[in-house]
Amino acid sequence: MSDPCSNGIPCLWMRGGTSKAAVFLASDLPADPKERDALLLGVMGSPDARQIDGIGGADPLASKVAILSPSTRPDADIDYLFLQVFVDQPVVTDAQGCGNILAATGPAAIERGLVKAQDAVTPVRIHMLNTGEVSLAQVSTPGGKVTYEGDAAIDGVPGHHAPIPLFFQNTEGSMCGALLPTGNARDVVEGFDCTLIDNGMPIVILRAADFKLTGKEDREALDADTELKAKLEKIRLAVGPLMNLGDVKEKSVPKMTLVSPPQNGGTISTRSFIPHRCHASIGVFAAVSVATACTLPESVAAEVANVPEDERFLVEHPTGAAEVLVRRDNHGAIEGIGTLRTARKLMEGRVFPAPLHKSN
Ligand code: NQM
Repeated sequence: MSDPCSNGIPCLWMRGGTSKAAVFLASDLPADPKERDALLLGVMGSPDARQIDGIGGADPLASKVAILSPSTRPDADIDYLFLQVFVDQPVVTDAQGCGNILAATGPAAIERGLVKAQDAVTPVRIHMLNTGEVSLAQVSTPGGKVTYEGDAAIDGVPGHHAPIPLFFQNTEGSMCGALLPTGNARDVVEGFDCTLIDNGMPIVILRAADFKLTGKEDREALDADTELKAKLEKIRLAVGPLMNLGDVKEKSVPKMTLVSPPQNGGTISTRSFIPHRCHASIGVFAAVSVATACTLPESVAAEVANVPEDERFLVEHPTGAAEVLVRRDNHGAIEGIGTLRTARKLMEGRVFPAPLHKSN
């Protein structure tokens, strides 16, 4: 591979849902994960709170990477590896997926020639390497070309864009081995009632009221609350082994979610920590996991939720609400989940990583 620092690496900079990521083809990156991760730190400009020497947005939601390759499974079109590049630590982790960036991978796969576009809509089956499941994205491709223009709107993103419906199956226990890794819908950790759940994303659900919060606080106020964050981190480190995630000190899971009664006619209100900063909205799989918890009567979420009669859950967050579908069969077992996202290509070109990180 030619020197990426002087010659650059082909890269798409994309918004997926309410996040942003650098999207690469696996064939353009080093095969060795250590070498690759060092390079990606240099791409984003990490570790540095401002990421001033890289393209990262100085926010975990804009310090993400998607790596695409032809699928290794017959039931999928592409493989998608998600990597979270920590902003202020030299850490790159594959220990979580990302449903927001997932929305960008379908159009990116078509743009980069991994999937041939059909007329009108192109279904793209995406094998999510982080968790092993396959999801289905429907990408708008009028006349056989990706379009990002359309009428769909999602909270947390200004304007209207082409809709990208996403469907998933078998997401229960994606990283923890079971929907409820402790076997309980409610546990007590460090003196706090909590629900430890994984329906696509390991999360810890706690009552906002137990932290003397209303649940209406904005992202900035919560991010400034160092006492709250220290308490949440203590609980997070304690639940890692209980959720079969081991030592989570350098992992971006589990996410910590404070819940309270819905404030705007939705199902439940959330403030999600990912895990050290408050999310501007909520992750896709985190929202799915919260919605699933709402259906378990013993859970901390069910206590404050207004559970819908149909399968459409509105998970409120600091900038609106995320709608997720949780479909159950006649016996109550989860059949599939879904959501609607949008995405947009922001920049296409070559990215030049900082050489500093080559030897990290
Ligand atoms: O939960 C942020 C995001 C995410 C993840 C995070 C996500 C998901 O909003 O599926 O989308 O939890 O780190 O991009």
